[in-house]
Amino acid sequence: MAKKNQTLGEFIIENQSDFQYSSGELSRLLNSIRLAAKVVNHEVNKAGLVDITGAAGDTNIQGEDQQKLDVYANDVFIQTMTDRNIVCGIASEEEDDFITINSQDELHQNKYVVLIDPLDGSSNIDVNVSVGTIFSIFRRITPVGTPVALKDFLQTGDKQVAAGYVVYGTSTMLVYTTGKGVNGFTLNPALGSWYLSHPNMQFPVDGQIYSVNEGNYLDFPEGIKKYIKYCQSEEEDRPYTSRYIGSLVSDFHRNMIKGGIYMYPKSTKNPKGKLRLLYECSPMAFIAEQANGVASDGYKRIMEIMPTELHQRVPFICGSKNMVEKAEEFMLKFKE
Ligand code: P6P
Repeated sequence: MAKKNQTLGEFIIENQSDFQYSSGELSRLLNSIRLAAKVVNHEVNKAGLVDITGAAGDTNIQGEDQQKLDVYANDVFIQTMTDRNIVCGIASEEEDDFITINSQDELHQNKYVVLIDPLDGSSNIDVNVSVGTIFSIFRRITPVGTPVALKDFLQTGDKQVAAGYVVYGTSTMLVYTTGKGVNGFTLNPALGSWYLSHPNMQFPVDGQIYSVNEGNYLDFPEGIKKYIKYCQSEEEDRPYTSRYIGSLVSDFHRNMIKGGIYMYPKSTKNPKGKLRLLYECSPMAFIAEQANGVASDGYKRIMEIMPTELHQRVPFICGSKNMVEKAEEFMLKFKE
């Protein structure tokens, strides 16, 4: 049972027995993620003071300008996990292909792969708006002892062993699930320790906040347009409030605490949506469902989608159960 103010280290050890045949590998993996998050947090918090903000002069596979902190965060998370010999492979938004981690002494003996968006919302860095890290952990499906393969990463969200995010906001929080509920830990930067501040996080079943980039309204599917007008209508408990930070982790986190819905639908500009399935939508969907929320592509659960490509995009609607189900009603009624 989660105890308020427990440290993350104590919590991980106390809940290790949740895993059958637990060898401690997942605990060591979660510990490496919490260490990397502290290192990245230190740089994110002083980004304005040193020459680390601004574009790194390169673009990633998404064709997006890589911000220096993107590159830095990517390197920190990959190096931290590689040095500790705790995963057999890593996929990252910032890497074109997956990375095989084969330690010299124990060839491919590890059983987990990690997929990560090292710094989501990075376009906000230079304007001092919250950004986040998102991670997803699978058990490999190819035999231990052999090099990791693409199919170890292309698994449905239902197969995730753990998922979480770090939100570098007014305070820095690590929120994660291993399939036994969602718990939030707040970093005390003075001590470098994470404390259980939000035990058993749950999406309110209803909410009054909708998060979407309405600048794309004219380009949205008809069902989304109708749902947005529903949110704005003066009936029952509406109009709702529009809140959109432009950082998935921040919008998701606020909506999970207060109740709300986040939408990134497909559009002409993004015919499959903008968000990436494997290291954004799938981990956030796992967290949402573990917190009594819903995550959908407008028609079906995100967690059921069988991935075909490492960086594939999907439309994403996620948040309070009643709100997402209402949006899905409109999507079905006005299906194109
Ligand atoms: P837009 C950040 O790039 C991101 O992936 C999410 O964190 C965020 O919600 C969304 O894209 C913002 O995209 O097109 O509204 O600027």
